[in-house]
Amino acid sequence: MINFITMAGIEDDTPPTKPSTTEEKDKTNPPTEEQPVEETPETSERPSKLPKTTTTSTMIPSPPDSSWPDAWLMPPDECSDQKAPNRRSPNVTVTAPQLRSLGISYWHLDPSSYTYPPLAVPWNPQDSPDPKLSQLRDERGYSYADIITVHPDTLPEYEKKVKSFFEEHIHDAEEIRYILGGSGYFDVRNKEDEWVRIHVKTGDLITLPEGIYHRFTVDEGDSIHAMRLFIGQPVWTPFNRPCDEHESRKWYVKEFLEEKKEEAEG
Ligand code: KMT
Ligand code: NI
Repeated sequence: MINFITMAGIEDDTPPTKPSTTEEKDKTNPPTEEQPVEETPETSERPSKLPKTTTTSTMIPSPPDSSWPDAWLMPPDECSDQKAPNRRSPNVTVTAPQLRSLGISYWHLDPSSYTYPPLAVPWNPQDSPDPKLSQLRDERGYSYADIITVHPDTLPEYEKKVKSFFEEHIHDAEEIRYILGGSGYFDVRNKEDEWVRIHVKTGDLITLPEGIYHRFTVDEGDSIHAMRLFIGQPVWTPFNRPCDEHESRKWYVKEFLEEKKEEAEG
């Protein structure tokens, strides 16, 4: 049986204090003890480990807008089936420029040409067999990776975990996911605080900025094989909404919501 204990960090609801160890994740640790972090000063400033800029350009071009993942607005009411597409009627498409304006980046790679294990926690990103992945790793500074599979046959307490991924939260770092197989939905809040559903599939590499309210669910296929990448030592701690006073949230609002909104209003 594959041990998935180490991928459960997402549902860790411990307070936002950081463990002192900087060692890599230990497969035997429970989720609450698996979050090695860098030292972060306790100040009102944004911690120094956070991204220095919001620039998303790399030598690897982001695909044309027409090749970005399908995205749409969800209905305003809470959805009863999180795995269903939950489109509005009529459907309201969310475009690549709109996703970019929320701080989301996207690349497309071809995992089918390479072999990736179903589970590797951690997985050394220096072992990348794909030159495109290696280039993104180097350009973006991805120093940590692991590989997980969310599937009912391999993930103990599958439905419970799937529910917990769906809690609305932020992180104090960028969320970076490379989809090696299967599919799922990342939901992010837009400038109007509506849910935007992004359908990620095999080959998609998507980043959600620090501080964005978001959640994840598998779709009706009930299976996703994903690489989780991280800049620095991984910290998966979710800060559940409401956390508007969190430094990362305040940074996100200033960077992507307030200023951009003023610009749009002229
Ligand atoms: C997340 O961010 O909720 C997860 O890591 C879930 C599996 S990865 C697609
Ligand atoms: Ni998250």
